[in-house]
Amino acid sequence: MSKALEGIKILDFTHVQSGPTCTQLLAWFGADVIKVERPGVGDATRGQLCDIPDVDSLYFTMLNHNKRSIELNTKHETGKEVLVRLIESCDVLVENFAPGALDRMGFSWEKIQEINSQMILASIKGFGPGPYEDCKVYENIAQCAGGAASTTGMLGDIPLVTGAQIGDSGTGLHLAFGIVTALYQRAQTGKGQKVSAAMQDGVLNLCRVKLRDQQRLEAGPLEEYSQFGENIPFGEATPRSGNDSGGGQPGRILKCLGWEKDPDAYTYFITQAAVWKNICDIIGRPEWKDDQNYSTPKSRLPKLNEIFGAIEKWTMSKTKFEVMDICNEYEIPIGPILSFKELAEENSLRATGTIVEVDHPERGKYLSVGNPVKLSDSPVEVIRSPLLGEHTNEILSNVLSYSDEEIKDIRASGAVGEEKK
Ligand code: CAO
Repeated sequence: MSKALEGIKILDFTHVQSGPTCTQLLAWFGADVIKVERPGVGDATRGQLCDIPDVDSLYFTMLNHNKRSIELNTKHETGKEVLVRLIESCDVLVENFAPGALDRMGFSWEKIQEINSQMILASIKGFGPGPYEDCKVYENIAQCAGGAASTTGMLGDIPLVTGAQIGDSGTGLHLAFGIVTALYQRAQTGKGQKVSAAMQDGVLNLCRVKLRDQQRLEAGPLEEYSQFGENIPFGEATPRSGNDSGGGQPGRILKCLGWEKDPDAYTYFITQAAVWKNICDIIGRPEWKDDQNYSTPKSRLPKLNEIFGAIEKWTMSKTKFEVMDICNEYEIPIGPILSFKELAEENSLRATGTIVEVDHPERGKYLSVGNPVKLSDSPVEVIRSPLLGEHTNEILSNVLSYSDEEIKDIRASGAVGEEKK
């Protein structure tokens, strides 16, 4: 069976997390991703957070599946000649260098267009044009600058960053969408274009509902926030909302059986209006069903602490999985807090390829997250990440059509590093 992006060649200048997330997705959909790495050095993450000495880290392997690696010094004269050939042969150049690095290398957007007018240049930067456009940015900086941190955490406590990598992986996803869209447009116009995704913009996009609340705040207090029911006045900006549900249906994280010893024995519980009567029945408070002090969503808002206290008394008598099973029967929206141990062992995630076991020649078997997006006509096989420069010869010869003699000369120039044994 063919793959959705078969025939598309990606010149992958990405490193760390944001850019590699994007090109890994494109590779899973069938694009040929050629990762360009500095000779002898490679993507810095190969050697970061290592669990096994002198072996590519999980940080690297889990973000660079299904790619080929070429070592190439793009600041070397011969290296630049090879890079020109790569630009001529590829459809998309993806990069997440610090601002201006590609220009400093001598490959401005104008130069790239001169070499290949069909080329799509896709870039991730920390910020878009403006006062911070020259800044280097990492995940947590983007979370802070994009509005996520100021709205995450408990009211009255410090801002918090989240474990979900919304700045890096989130922006990688945005960029992948932009690339596929530009490829579609190129099919009609025959022209390439620049695709830019700023991490601040990506985080802001994912925090869209918080800008909604900022504007609602001007019209009065946000009644679905717990602080409303607790008579705590609102300030000028969207506040941190703890574990409140953002959708207007009150929700909280509640303790389950075993919470004293297990840090993940909790459940998320939503008191959705449509199933209020079911909730009253299962927690043993049937009298709340028709009591006008509890029966409408508005009447419940000032009593959320009392209501969730009663629900928690019930959830604490059951495991989070028992709570899930019982509530599902009554159509009550619920979600156990799953640990990474539980996720890694979950058979259904293995069956769908969302959690995959991959074999690596130097580190052996490890677990990774596979492609979370499934296409019925474009199957995904997760292939281990490349060793540094593993495909240098193959790319010089098969993709760029250099002869054996020419490859010898390129090697001798020092532009592509040492030949691997
Ligand atoms: N051959 C020769 N030189 C190369 C090369 C190659 N194959 N690959 C990279 N280089 C050079 C670059 O040209 C750059 O040189 P200059 O400083 O002379 O321009 C240099 O290596 C360092 O690149 P960099 O500035 O991108 O890397 P850094 O470690 O200094 O910064 C980061 C890392 C992530 C902060 C920065 O790249 C950045 O802000 N990127 C955009 C935002 C982003 O993606 N952040 C998320 C990262 S994941 O948390």
